[in-house]
Amino acid sequence: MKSFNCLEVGILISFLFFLSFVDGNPKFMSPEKRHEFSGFKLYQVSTRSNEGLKVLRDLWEEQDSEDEGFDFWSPPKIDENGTAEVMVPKNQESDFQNLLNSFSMNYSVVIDDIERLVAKQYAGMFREKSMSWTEYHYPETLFSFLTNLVSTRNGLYVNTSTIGLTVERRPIKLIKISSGGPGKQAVFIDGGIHAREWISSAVSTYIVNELVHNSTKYEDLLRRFDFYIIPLLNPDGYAHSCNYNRLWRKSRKANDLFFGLIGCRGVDLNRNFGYSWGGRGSGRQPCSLIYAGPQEFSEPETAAIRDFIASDENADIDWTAYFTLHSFGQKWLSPWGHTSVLPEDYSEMERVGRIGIKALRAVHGTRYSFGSTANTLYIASGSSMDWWKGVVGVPYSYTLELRDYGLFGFLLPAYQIIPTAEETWAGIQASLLAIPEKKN
Ligand code: 0X9
Ligand code: ZN
Repeated sequence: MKSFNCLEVGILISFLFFLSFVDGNPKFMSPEKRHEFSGFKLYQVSTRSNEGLKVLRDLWEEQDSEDEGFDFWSPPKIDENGTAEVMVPKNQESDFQNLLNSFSMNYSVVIDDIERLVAKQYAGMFREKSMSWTEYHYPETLFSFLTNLVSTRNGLYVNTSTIGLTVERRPIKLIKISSGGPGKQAVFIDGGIHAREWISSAVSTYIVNELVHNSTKYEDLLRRFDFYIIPLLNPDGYAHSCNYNRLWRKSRKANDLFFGLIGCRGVDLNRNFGYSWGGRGSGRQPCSLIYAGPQEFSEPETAAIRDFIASDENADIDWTAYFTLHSFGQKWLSPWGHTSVLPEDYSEMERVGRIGIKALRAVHGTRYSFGSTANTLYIASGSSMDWWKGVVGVPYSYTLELRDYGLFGFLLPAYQIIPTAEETWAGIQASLLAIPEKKN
């Protein structure tokens, strides 16, 4: 083997040092700084022309999770004239407007100062806080809330377990809530797959809290169903969103050389599941915002779920419904995501989903739309919803895109946590109760 002399080693180290600065972020030297969004705006764009739609789609596919380009908070949607919400940095605003004008697209500014909203959210958070639903919390607060859960009455079984560890060694916590006895149908709910969608974890912990601390209200539900809930599936990404970059989406795995000192971080966990993995609507490059990972279930977060479901101990669980909570857009979505062909039992999923939407709306008047993901939103392969339907075989598999409709987007103010949680939980309960009872 070739041995290196001092000069060569020196050159190599300098080269690595240089590379670490390439994206303007001196990763070797200083601790990471909080990402500021001064001058960033959120635009809502729509177009009626196919040409315009293609331009938006191309832009969406090109975006990079770590550069300062346009960030599609929500991609061009099929059923709404390609409506998309796009975050635009100040120095690219005039280029962006020129582009929209040259294709006669409609646009308006929805948030004119992203930094102000981000700063406001951070200002409402405190390190040593106990759990509440009037503000968002750091991951440590969610973990201690989940770890300290205890059953509040006889005949209610509450069990918190850690089903895996992330790359940064955070726990993936799963809570099982059951009123005991055999023959129950099982419901799985997760939140926080995408780091910046904080509301999804807040709603998940609200549901856990309701089932544990107000269980007498849910006797009918608990008589039929056991609940398995993971409120925070991507804690590394969430921690990064809390501490450094509020708008981070993916996990935090170092994809490239030298433990992530060079290259892009993170996998889109909602493209990493093993059903039609790597297909349309998922990225092959590590810098992509929708990077599917090097292979299916390559990530500890997704593998933990796969292994939990596949373990002998859980082989007899009768998985009946799966809800994955995301934001935003107020959509109740069903399979498939990877193809616009509808599953055979689509109409039954739609019936149950629409009952959920109606109950949800009855609480605070919030309107949701229903549809298969590929036909209403866009094609997305390797998602958890498709895997639960296609591999686990759960009859009712849904993605809920929670509030709002694009006014605050991911930066949904904390005062909306409780109303969002109340209505979502009402919708989920109603849909579960609309599922035909199992005949024993
Ligand atoms: O793109 C996604 O993963 C979801 N939208 S989000 O804005 N929350 O990122 C949509 C997922 C629904 N699609 C599938 N499950 N296939
Ligand atoms: Zn999401």
